[in-house]
Amino acid sequence: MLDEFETIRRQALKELKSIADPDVLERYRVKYLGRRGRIMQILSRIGTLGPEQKPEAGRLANEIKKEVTAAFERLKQSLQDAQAGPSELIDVTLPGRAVLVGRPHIITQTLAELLEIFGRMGFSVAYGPEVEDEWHNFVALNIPPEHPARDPADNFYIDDNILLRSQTSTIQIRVMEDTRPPIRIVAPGRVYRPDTVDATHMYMFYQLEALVVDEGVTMVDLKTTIEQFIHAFFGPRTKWRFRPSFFPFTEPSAEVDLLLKDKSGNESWTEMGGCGMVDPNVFDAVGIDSEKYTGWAFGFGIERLAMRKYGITDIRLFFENDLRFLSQF
Ligand code: 2NL
Repeated sequence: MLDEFETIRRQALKELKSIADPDVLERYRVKYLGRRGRIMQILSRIGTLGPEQKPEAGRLANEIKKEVTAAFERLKQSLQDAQAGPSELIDVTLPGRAVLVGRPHIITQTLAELLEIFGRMGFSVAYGPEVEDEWHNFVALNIPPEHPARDPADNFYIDDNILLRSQTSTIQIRVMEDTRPPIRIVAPGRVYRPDTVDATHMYMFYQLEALVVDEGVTMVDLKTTIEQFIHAFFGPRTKWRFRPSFFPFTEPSAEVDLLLKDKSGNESWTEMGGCGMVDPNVFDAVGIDSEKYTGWAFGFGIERLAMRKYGITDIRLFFENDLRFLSQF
């Protein structure tokens, strides 16, 4: 009888291997595992056996029942999965997982646009050190020792002669020391001043300065270049003005104001930067013949330009690294 049990086991497992259809599998279940199935028949025959054969036959019959049932369940599950198909396993209608993509900082984007605009007008880009000496930061720029701009309390001095540059004019001084006219450069970079921080002041900010030196350069070239720049950067209908001013390194000097309209239509002038014709004393300091050459220069704050263009009202936002701000640009 045990041999007969083994034959049924072998048949049941073999038959299961060839099944790929749920209906066929159901018929298989009835045939082997159903109430009148062949495994039940085995179990019911155990009762008819004598006491010496009963335990052994019972153990084998139960083992066969377990094994065949488990194999059947496995196949049933895998046929169900296959029939369900991927569309029920992966819900393609769920929202995707957003990928966080980085981008250049708004100052970097603004600087790139500025360099692009001045590149189109034939300017090269020059860079210089952020740690400077008094010669490049003050003396060569015709800023005398008693001038308030040189007050140690208004600068980041490192020792008697060395400080963090307070303007990028230091770059132009270095270019004029090293190269002969014609010169046509923009000089971007960080500058440092120990200002009390508020919505419009930081102890570090970015400047873009420009310098043109050649024979016969006049204030007309300066005004035209600024006009071209403002129209390219802020739009061709932007109104602006020159306002007479004073800087130790330019003569004559002017400040550049932009006409702004607020939401209620009120107009007001705001200062964007300064400019002027290079003072002959600056040319003398760097060894350029001030009888032969003339030049102009300007300096703009890059944050201020970006604030006007994008309607940003607090300079601190640029440096807090809050993605809710940065990701808007
Ligand atoms: C401002 C004013 C200015 C300059 C910068 C300059 C540089 C050299 C010679 C002469 Cl080497 N001038 N730069 C000239 C006028 C104004 O900046 O308010 N900037 C934010």
